[in-house]
Amino acid sequence: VRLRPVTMALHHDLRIDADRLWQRLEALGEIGAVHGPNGERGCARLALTDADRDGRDLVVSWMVDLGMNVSIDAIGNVVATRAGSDPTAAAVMVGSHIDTVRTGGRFDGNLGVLAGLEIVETLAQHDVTTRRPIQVAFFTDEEGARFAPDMLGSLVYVGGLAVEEALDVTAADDGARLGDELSRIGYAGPTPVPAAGFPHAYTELHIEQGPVLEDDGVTIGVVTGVQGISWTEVTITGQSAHAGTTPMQLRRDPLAVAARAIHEVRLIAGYFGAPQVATVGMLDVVPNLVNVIPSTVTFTIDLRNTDEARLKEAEAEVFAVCRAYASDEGCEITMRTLARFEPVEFDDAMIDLVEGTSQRLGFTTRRMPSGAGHDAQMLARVCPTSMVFVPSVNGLSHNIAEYTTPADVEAGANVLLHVVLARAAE
Ligand code: HGY
Ligand code: MN
Ligand code: MN
Repeated sequence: VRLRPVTMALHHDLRIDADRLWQRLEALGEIGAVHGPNGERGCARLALTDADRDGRDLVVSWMVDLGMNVSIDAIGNVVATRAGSDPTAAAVMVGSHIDTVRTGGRFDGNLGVLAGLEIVETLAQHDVTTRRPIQVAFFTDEEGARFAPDMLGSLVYVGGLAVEEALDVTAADDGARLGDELSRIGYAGPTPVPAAGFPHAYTELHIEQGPVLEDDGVTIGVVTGVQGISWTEVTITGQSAHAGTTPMQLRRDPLAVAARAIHEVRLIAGYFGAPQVATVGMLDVVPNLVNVIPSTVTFTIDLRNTDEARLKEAEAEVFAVCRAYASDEGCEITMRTLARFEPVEFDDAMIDLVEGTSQRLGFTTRRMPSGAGHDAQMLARVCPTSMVFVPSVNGLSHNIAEYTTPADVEAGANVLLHVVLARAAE
């Protein structure tokens, strides 16, 4: 039975099919699935691995099944287009990413992409044709966990990083070259980057990945922007020697330097106070043996703040401490910037639209910045952009226990639907 065409006036009653969206989240979540001891079901689909390829293939097959025109660009971004009644009009885009960290969840990124497909299927099911085309995108390597920086694909898409430079990035885990991995998984696409034309508007549905919405008992986060991000790789080189024969005063121990510095990083974040955060997530010790004073230690420092000036101050203090401790110990130190993005403010009209749409649909809302980086912060460089957050249970993400309830998934996807309908009609 084909449902009668829905006139413009009735669009407000349109709702997504929550079960169909949940089924797609489950199906995509099975690719690279990681099962925890307490029933947690996470995902490991690091960028450009075989698991990422398999996830991409599944989502592209859904895009094709929905009759969308699928384009793959030179950095592997995938953009699927549903035609509008005016083919000359710039599209309204929704998107996110489907790569994950190694201990990722089934919602981070995936929700925004699959909610986009659900919107397209809902419109098709109800015979709704929008004036503007609608695009659903997933961007390459949003996580940056294997190939830094994060949001790499969307950064190239908007012209913030030359594709040649991006293709030469090497992987933190196995040293593989990004361009070689992209070709290996079959996603070195023909569409040029930066994109020839940019969207009329972009909105991203994403889990909050923190505790704010849950603590406030609020359903929809109206995201006002994204905090600044600073990733640095620190390498300290000392003198490897015998653990038993080398007197303490003769040592040049890089791990002793790293330990002092890492402790100080946390103290600095503490006295800067919220919203300053600091994380040392990666630590590599060579040769990492019980009876050998290490020769080299490498670790990463992730600093974030909504205020650029304070972020710069935090960087200056942290880097000065690292250098001072290395000098005290007679060790060499090098620092390499892996990612550096200033805070981003989203478009006021788009923020208002997300807030008004959410409230019209009967959801509680609060405005908030994003603690995590997102592709939206790159699209904000080229078109009016906003984000819709839904709560993360226990504030957990980048953890296989990541979870968002079906009701909140449905709420977020319906807000996204009506934000898209509003922009696609103008
Ligand atoms: O690091 C981030 O904030 C994002 O998950 N890439
Ligand atoms: Mn994400
Ligand atoms: Mn993430």
